[in-house]
Amino acid sequence: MTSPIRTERHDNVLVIVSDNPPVNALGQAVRQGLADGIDEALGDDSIEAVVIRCDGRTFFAGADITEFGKAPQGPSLPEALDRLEASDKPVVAAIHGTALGGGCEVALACHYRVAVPSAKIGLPEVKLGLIPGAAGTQRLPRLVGAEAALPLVAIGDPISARKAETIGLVDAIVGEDSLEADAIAFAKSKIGQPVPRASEGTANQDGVKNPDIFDQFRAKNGRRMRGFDAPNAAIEAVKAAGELSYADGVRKERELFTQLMTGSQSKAMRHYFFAERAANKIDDVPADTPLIPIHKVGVIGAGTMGGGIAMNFLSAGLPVTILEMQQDALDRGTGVMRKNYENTAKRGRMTPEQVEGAMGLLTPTLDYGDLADCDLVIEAVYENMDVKKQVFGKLDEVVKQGAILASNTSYLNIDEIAQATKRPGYVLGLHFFSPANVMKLLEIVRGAETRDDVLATCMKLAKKIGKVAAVSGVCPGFIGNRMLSKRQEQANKLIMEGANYWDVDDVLLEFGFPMGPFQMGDLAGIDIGWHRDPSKVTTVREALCAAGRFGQKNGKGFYDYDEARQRTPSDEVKQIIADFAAKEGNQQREISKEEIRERLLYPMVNEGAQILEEGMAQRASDIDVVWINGYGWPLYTGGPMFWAEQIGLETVVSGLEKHGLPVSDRLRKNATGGAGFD
Ligand code: T1G
Repeated sequence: MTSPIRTERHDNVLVIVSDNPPVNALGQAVRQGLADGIDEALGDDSIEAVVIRCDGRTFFAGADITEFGKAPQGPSLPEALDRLEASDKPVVAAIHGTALGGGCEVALACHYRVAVPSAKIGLPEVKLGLIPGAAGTQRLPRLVGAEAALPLVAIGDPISARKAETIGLVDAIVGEDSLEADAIAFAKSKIGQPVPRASEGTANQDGVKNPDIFDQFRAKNGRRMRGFDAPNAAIEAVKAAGELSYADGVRKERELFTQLMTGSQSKAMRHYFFAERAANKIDDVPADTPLIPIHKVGVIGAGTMGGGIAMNFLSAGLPVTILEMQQDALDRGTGVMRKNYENTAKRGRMTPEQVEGAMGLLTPTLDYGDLADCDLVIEAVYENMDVKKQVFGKLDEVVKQGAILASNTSYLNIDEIAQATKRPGYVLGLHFFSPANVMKLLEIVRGAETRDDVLATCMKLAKKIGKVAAVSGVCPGFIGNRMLSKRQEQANKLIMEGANYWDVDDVLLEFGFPMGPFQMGDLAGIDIGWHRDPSKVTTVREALCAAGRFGQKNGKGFYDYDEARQRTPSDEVKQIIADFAAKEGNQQREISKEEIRERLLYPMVNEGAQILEEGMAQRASDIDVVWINGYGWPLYTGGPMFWAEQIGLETVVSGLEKHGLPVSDRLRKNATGGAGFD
């Protein structure tokens, strides 16, 4: 098999080129080729400088994740990079695309780094539950300083080439279309000069002079790091770069890396990495299905959902025509959209010009006729089947043939809606999650007659607007809400049977969810949809409303809130629930957090198995993608179905039986013999 690495002579410069699509991952053959190329360069006196670059769309995008968990094969990346850095001939990394993880570490082992303006550079290992494992945590701080290194290593977001140049990670920005030539010229200019080695740098002393930066970083990023092991290990490794010799620092990094690699969190997060990509694939739709061009989008409804949905397309540079029934509703909706963009700009994540650019693509209207030339129209009107059918009937008349008509419904039957049109093949569900311009999940609901090109187009469009999409079949609640209803059902039963409502919330918080159902109720407002008649009490929520407990908005709901919105469990609420339970004839008892956790989570897994059985989800990992991106299931456990497989499906089955809860045939079958779901 030919090596994915070749070398090319340009006078006295050797260019080592990797051609390993799709992302030049540093698999065994690439590492071997790299090592051989370095040997060739070092062994030939006529070679006075070296350039390392990649063919295709990107510089090395990291180690080959598919190799993880398998027996390591030499040569190791750290060894190859140490030999590279030890060279006395200048070695230049020529960066385009995304130099990530091991790719960034290759660049760090080079003596110089040049990049095209569009390149991005980063160490995203923490997103896989790891830290860099080829001395990135030791070379980077020595090159750019501990403070600049911390976000790169512990958060894992890439930075632009220009930002990289600012912090000293990149030495020069070169022409977008002349990377190789410019890199060769740069290398030639360094011949005869002492080579700078990142491992010998001293910029990391900033962390020694100001050791507070590490705790300050933890304090600033505590929320997003909560529950994850890797970010703290990353901070420790960067700190070690200032305290230990390079060799000892590398040993420390290796020790931390190995702990994480063999831990459950990295296994879960690597599962998720591939799950998210697998969700893009629709098993029975050919990958080369021709797509429907989408140049103009229509959104019906400028409320919270409609406005949020529209923003996704505007931010991706797609013109949107947004329709309301009344001018004041239209003005209010577009005003909220502008305000959202301006708040994003205030946080420095958009420029004022980008705000105007996005809003400039928006066409508000009261006239359905203005939707006629849209290629896709998404309705986000009142969740009522008759209303939806009316809207779709109107759209069918007005919007050009061949355009896609989508509903944002969160549970109504897409097939029934499609039948209200003469183009059922062009109808599907695009279920966004509130706030639609923030939440990453998009459930693409496939109707019985939805065409392949319509599905494939919406899947591609999802990626363009920055969503993570999964295909769902038509069933009440699709994938996410259908499983959520099982958890909610148990949560309500548990507090009727005597469980403390704050224990229910705390069990989910401790598991890693952002909040529990009763906290969520207080945040959203207990009184949403309340009939406002305090004498009519048929549910706990109506009892709370009758007691003037509306949620955070008036300082008391399930919890009492102080000025800082810190929550305290309320004896009054505990009594209201107990009285209500008594009225319903429920015997209350102490209920352990263990029982609460099993009764909240296991029925979700059981419902997920049923969803698979009915073909409402293509694969178990799609269900993981839905729950991680739409409901805050903790990423470091891999999602409900992966998590269940890790604790053992037979454990889930016996837990459900212990609590007298239903066990689907599919779950029982998959639990037998440890087969797993897929
Ligand atoms: N290894 C193996 N396959 C990879 C891969 C990788 N590192 N990165 C991408 N792929 C596959 C991916 O599964 C998909 O396959 C195809 O490439 C296109 O990817 C030693 C230990 C580079 C920004 O974490 O962030 O280095 O589905 O759909 O949207 O310290 O891929 O087509 O069969 O995502 O254009 C660190 C992970 C590894 C980068 C491109 N590196 N990759 O995004 O395409 S750990 C990463 C990405 C490490 C060192 C440590 C993105 C991308 P398929 P894609 P994209």
